[in-house]
Amino acid sequence: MQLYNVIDGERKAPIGGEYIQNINPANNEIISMIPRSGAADVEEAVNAASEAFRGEWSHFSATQRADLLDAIADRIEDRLEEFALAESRDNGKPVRLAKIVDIPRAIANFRFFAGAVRHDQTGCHMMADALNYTLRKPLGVVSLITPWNLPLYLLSWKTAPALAMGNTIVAKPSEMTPTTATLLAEVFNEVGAPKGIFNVIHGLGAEAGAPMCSHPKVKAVSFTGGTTTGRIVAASAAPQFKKLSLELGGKNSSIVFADCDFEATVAGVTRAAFLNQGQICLCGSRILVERSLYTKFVNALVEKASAMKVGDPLAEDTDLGALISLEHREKVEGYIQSAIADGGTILAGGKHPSLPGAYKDGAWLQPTVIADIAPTCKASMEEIFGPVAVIHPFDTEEEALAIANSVEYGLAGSVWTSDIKRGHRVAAAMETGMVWVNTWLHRDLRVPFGGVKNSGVGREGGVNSLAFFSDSQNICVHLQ
Ligand code: TXE
Repeated sequence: MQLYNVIDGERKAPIGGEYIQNINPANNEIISMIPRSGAADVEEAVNAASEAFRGEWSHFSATQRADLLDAIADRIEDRLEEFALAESRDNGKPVRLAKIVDIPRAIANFRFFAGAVRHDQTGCHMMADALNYTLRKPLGVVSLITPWNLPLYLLSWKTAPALAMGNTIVAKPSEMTPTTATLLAEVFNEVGAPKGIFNVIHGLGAEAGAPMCSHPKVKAVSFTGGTTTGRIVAASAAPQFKKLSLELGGKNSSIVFADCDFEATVAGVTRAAFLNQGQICLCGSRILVERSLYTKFVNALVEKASAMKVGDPLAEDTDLGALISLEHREKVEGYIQSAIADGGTILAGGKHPSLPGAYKDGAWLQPTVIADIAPTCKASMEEIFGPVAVIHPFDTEEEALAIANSVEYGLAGSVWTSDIKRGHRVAAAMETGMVWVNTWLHRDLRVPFGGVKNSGVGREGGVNSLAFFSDSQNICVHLQ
């Protein structure tokens, strides 16, 4: 199968004629060849988006845009199985997870922003002699660059508000998970969306992503991915004063106090560590446990992690699928090795499970729990982005916070306690954009989503996304 770019609603081969392999990390089979696009392809896509911005789309009312988002959501829902299977094959994740999380959430994103723009309000500020009112205007062409861990989920999180506010889009999915973005472009055609409002460019970051950030006609760049890439994206977009939203990595702590609801906390902390093979920027990969509970908690966590079923992404009872690639697994295993070198003990996992037949050489890794390293060690400080959690004991609330806040990231964290006052206090003292108390990844799409420190710039979600994808214009009318 050969994938294609989608420009102005049409399937387009890359101008340079080159393709790259898209590999299923569970069995190393080539799923498809994808365009290795470059600046010339981006130029075409940006021009198409620019034309579309001035065309019939500019006359769509907010209600019409909302109706279009709802139609897209309905059509993805009709094709849910197909989308979920494509996501699982590209990424290696269990198809069950794609069916209950990735694709339903993408559908919810479109529906949510349809509702948000239908009910959007702008400001009105009265003076004794004048009336101020604020318009929200679309920006124009926006570039959306997304990673491989939650491909459609994250692309839809940007696409829906960008369209809700009347912009047009050039999107680049990760070269490792290109399929669902292409299916989404098909859906746009199926529901009769105006041509050119959603263009998809495939290819490598440095070749296809970079010109999407530097192109002078692109007014905003919304990027989710690694912190190192985020720096490059910022350096390219900032001199042209483009609006920039960066959702980057995380190294998030789950802080467990001895008074927690034990069973619920073990379940919640395990889920936070290993969901999606630990490849979510919000994953709680650093587990801090009050010393009096430490041994009991470690034993329960190890038992739960060891019982997780790693394997066939198509089987309904699989807990963990393959990692995104063999190269990525090597990087993740490098962290396990560094922890061992730092005196760490592997309490669970650490090995490749042996799987039969076609899955023999997939990018599998057992859920891994590491203890006995200092919180300052590399494995505890850097984002691993795999099914590897480190666990540390602490004696006081202050010590737990000092450990949690010692990383360069500031995305998220969780606090587990029955003392609600402590829950509020510790949450507020965490240097992160988001904290969950006695829960994790409990999402309300209205709330601000994003991080501080090296986890990014800006907030997505609800009115934050609507504000990002628009420019406010205040109009002051003299009344006397
Ligand atoms: O991400 P990249 P990678 C973290 C995680 C992972 C590391 C690297 O730690 O190990 O980042 O992953 C595009 N200009 N996260 O290499 O490179 C690229 O093609 C413009 C955290 O996959 O950041 C892809 O579409 N675009 C994260 C997107 O950027 C460029 C999720 C993300 O790729 C580009 C994924 C460039 N110069 C990884 N270079 C999270 N926060 O959820 C690459 N890209």
